[in-house]
Amino acid sequence: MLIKRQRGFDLPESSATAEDLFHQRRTLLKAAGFGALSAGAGLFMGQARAEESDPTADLYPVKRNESYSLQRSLTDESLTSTYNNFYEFGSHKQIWRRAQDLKTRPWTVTFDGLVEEKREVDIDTLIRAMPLEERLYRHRCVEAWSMTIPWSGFPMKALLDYARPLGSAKYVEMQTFMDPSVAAGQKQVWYPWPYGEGLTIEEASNDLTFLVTGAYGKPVAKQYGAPLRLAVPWKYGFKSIKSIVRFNFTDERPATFWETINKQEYGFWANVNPEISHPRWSQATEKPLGSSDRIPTQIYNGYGEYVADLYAGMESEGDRLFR
Ligand SMILES: Nc1nc2c(c(=O)[nH]1)N[C@H]1C(S)=C(S)[C@@H](COP(=O)(O)O)O[C@H]1N2
Ligand SMILES: [Mo]
Repeated sequence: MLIKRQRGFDLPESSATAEDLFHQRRTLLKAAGFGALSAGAGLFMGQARAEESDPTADLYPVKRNESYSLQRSLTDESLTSTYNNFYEFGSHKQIWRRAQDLKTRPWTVTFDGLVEEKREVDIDTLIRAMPLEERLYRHRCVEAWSMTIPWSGFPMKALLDYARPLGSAKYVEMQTFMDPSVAAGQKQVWYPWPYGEGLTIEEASNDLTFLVTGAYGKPVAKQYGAPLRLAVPWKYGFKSIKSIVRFNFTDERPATFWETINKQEYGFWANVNPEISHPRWSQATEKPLGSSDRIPTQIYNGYGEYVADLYAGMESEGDRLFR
């Protein structure tokens, strides 16, 4: 029997009940030992258990920062957790099951390069030292699909304060784990593993730049890039690197995974712009996950008020700022 489920995340974010419903659901899940509510979510049970046994599970849900509004409804977890881009586990979107093989503990994060002092920190120590909050963010993939998602995590600014880069650092390079024995995609030697991305220090310090440790009010599931993933919502999705193990501060612009593969198509800046087409398709519209209709794409994915200033005076970069 098909029952239309009216859950918190089916509702527009403007609805005051969304968060309440979602807290209620958590409480019920706990009370029921997961069983009773699993009918519609059977697929996610293994995943739910993994999240409950996460050593930081007690921290969630975290308080929502209401400054970031979506002007759209949230995408249901059942969609965002089963349609993922994570090349380490395969070059298609159905990698969520395989991604469960990723061992996210123990997990060490390294800060090196142009820093006062090289540091290695255990992920749980790091997460507990950071100011956690929830933000509702839009996400626009360069392939012209999009989603809206309740991330939990902390501003990257707080991470920079923790890492203490030197004044000479101009960029922060980030790297994903490397373990072909669990991530079979990394056996494909024609890709420049490990996945790497980079931001300028100004971009990394922007209020919008967020490091994700949770989603939908619990520790972030593996397919989204547990235990630490970037969210830079004004840029195409490939900038939002998953499962980060290293932050390397440098004065040279880092080579990134996708730019190394094809710099005409996936550049360093990758700011969303509906007017600048990808060489093989238009970026004018996007298809939200779960919707059959396309909607217009906005410049900087609608976040221009936060980030447009970052690119003032960079006109000479031309189209490269936007792909
Ligand atoms: N390490 C790593 N990070 C990655 C990717 C990847 O393949 N590997 N794909 C990127 C792309 S193209 C997108 S659209 C988003 C997808 O995030 P999601 O699966 O949580 O929706 O992750 C980005 N981060
Ligand atoms: Mo993407």
